[in-house]
Amino acid sequence: MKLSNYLLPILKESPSEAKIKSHQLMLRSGMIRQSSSGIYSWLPLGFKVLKKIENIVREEQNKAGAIELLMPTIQSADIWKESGRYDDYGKEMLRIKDRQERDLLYGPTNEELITQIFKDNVKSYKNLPLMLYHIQWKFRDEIRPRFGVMRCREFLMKDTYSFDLNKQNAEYSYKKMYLSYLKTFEKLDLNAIPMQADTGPIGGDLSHEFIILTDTGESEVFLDKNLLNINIKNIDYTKNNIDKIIDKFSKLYSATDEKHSTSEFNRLVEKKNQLHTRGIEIGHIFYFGDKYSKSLKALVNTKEGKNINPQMGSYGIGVSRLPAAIIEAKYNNEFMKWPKSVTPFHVAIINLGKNGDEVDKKSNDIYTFLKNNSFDPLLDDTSESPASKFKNFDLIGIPYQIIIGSKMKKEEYEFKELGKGKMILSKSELLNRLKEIYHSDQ
Ligand code: P5A
Repeated sequence: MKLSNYLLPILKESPSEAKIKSHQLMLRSGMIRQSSSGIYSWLPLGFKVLKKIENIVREEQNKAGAIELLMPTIQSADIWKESGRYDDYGKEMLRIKDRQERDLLYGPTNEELITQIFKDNVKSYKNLPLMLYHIQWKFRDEIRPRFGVMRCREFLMKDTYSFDLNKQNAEYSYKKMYLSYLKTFEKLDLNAIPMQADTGPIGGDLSHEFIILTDTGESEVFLDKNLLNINIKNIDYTKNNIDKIIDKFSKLYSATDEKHSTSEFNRLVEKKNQLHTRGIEIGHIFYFGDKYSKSLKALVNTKEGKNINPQMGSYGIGVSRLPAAIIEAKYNNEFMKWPKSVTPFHVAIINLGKNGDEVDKKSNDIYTFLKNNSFDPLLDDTSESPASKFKNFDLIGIPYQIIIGSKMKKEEYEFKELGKGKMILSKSELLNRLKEIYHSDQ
């Protein structure tokens, strides 16, 4: 992409309404714009990051055996009346009437609708276990939308629902999702800690939140520092491996303030390993047995010919919260550096020449060369000053830069990784370096 053809409305100043770094940066770098309170448009740069995150989430769901479908954003109130949550959900639910005066709502979550789909389409134990997911916009009329896309009213969620014949199988589905979350967040370069949690309006008796540690997080958390060093690389979804790794996490203390007990914390965790900080909830998983299958009368026929309500769980990731969460975790000394898995462009080409001169030609040439080799560069071909170009690219956070100035020899390129040193490379070395960065271990 050439910057002169792109929409990247960079703001020089931080908008006063933005209180935390991620909100400021997402506005300043032209990733998002507020359209009304707690409702945002995703401009091209933000949209690219969002889509990359969405795909990483999708890939790991597929690996864990979940199957993608798509449910609508607008739901009929009838199924919510059946489950009893139409009244329970209160003012957070956006209620709508259609022209026939029928009650509709903008879905805040999908337990009811997926149970209805299951009820209408699955009859036999032979179809179980089943895990279904979608990635769809939700609406919650939050009392205090704040921090940009971190706590907003319309947001993108990945929500998975599991159906099993009995509690034991349902527990395995729960654990598969638990592991898939650890793997997903690791791919996003985030160290997410699972913590036992309250179940709130979703219900049930087992629940974990996945929390990344940042000073700006909304949750207060207490944990054993050893949780930060558990290695989940190369763990596959076999039951034995999942049990082992979850056991490692469960043995160490972690709790949000809702579940925290100071005496337990002191009893179980040595002083030097105690960590009391704040965090952002990026995922939340629930096991709630037959809460919805019973109220909505979803049944499966067992091998023995009995009709039973399947055991269910639901599993959410705040997809549109993640760009902000990644910024909070990665933002450092006034510049942003996207993890390579979600960077909006692979590399920035900073052209310091003037329209039509040798430097400009060299910049265009390397741009075409990289595109022909399947990379996605952003070429700054604008007439801004070098100082302002450098400033803007620190803000945007593309992790690698090729700087093309007049001092370099014709076949030499200055290559820089943000926050690290520069090196001089030939064209073929440059290509190999990018291949190493983007094609290894992925
Ligand atoms: C699990 C999937 C649920 O809704 N039902 C389907 C369950 N869980 S949850 O914890 O309420 O939400 C899941 C994740 O969505 C993100 N999230 C939000 N993101 C931005 N703005 C909001 N207002 C918002 N509310 C929830 C969180 O990441 C949460 O973990």
